Amino acid sequence: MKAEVREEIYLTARKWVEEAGEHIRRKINSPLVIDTKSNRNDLVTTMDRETESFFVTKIKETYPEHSIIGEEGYGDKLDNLNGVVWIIDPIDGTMNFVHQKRNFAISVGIYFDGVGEIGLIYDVMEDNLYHAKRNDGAFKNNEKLSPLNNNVVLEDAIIGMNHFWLCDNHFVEEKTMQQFVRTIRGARTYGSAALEFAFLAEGIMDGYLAMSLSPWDIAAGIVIVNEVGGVTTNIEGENLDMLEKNPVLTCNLCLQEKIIEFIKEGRK
Ligand code: 2AM
Ligand code: CA
Ligand code: CA
Ligand code: CA
Repeated sequence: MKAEVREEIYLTARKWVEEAGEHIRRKINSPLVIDTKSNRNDLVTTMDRETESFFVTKIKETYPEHSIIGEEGYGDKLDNLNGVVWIIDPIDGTMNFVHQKRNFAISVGIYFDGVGEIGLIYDVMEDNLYHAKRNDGAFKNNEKLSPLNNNVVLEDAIIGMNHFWLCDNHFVEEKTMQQFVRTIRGARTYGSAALEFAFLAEGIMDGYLAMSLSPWDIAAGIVIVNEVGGVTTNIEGENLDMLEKNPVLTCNLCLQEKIIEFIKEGRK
């Protein structure tokens, strides 16, 4: 993708993300219609749907040749990542949006022939925009994010992970994960995958481990984390399939092998 073309798409995407965020902030105390999806804790609201629909309408008008993958189904059904593909989570952290009215983000990743070129994660209520373009560094608002400290040991690490890792699960023996939590310095659960990626990029966490994330949860985060020297793979260290759900490990490069080794012990 040509640099000028990418810059134009980036500026436009950024404008739309900020506009959508402002709309959500304005409506944050308005009554919500809340539905459930796969289970009673898997929430979706009219705001999730309206926000995705806003992006899809804008993209289709402005860039009819681009494709869209979105959580709420307004995008296209894709079986490949050819050309320019917008991968959108209109509200990442819907449970936080509903219950806390904060700690949620708009996440937009823009890929070209399968390569992540642009990542935007907007922490709406904090008005913090994390953004990156491939090979151009990552930023929090106007501040350039530093490369991750490559000297962290597991014993000093703060790792984001859902509590379900400590319950009976399909992936890893819970004893192993309990041992993992005891080994690291601290575990955190923010409830928004996109924000966990952003916090890793910011250097306030050292990794994030998730059992099952969809492309829209991670597309922007991958681009941003890459720019500060972090890595994102599945929990075996393999490349992710950006058209499917994956177990995901994103972390400081210096911890990747250690975390994968640790988990391997308890793999089911
Ligand atoms: P969402 O809010 O966009 O649904 C919560 O731990 C994180 O996992 C959020 O980023 C949430 O995204 C994501 N997630 C993925 N699949 C989920 C599901 N089935 N139910 C709830 N959260 C899910
Ligand atoms: Ca959801
Ligand atoms: Ca999500
Ligand atoms: Ca969502």
